[in-house]
Amino acid sequence: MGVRKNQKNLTAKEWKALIAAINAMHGAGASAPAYRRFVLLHAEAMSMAHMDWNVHSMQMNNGWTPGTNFLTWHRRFLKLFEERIQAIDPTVSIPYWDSITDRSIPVALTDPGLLASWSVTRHWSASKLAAAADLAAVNAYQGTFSGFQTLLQGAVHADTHNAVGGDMKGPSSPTDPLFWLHHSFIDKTWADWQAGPNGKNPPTPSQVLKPADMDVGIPFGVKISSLLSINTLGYSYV
Ligand SMILES: [Cu+2]
Repeated sequence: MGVRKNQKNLTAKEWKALIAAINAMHGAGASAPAYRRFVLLHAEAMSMAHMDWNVHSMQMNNGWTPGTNFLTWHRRFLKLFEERIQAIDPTVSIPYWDSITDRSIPVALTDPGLLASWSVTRHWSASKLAAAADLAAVNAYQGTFSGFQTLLQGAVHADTHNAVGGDMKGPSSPTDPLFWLHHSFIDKTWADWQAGPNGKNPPTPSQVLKPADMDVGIPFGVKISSLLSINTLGYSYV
């Protein structure tokens, strides 16, 4: 059972293991799926060519089209990334960064040498982070799954991408490892809502996510119904 911890509670040893696992996925010799493949898959999910994956809200000629699979797609994406780093080191999990409460970038992920080696750019602006009231509104939401998803995808999700800036602002946001920590928190927020009195399931449980495969022999597309329980998926948040 993988335990995803709050990043502020990670020991120096745990940070070291996480960073070593990420490093092992970088470079020309890294085995598939390499780190760059995850970045590319996310960029594909934000491209006009793959609007039918319904992953993110996209601005079309006639307004915004909601990403109806935003939460399920990213849960699948993080799980595959976590399995990949656990293949390198079974002790690691994706920590979560509650950027609404802890309003600075986790120090372990600010080393300039490390960021340069990962080709990460940032334009940090803490004042762009969402407010505690935004998160409280998400947690207390009593409406439909779709309404919840749209609300969570707004300020609480988008503002952290914008506050970190640089790579985090664009389609290649997983270039910055903060992506995983931020989306781990988004996934946790969803899981908490699911477990609470207002939780509701997505309206299309039998729909299969796209793409079918991440790479040759590495499946991605599973039924939405298989992604609704983090307990079944084998992880928890503490
Ligand atoms: Cu995304």
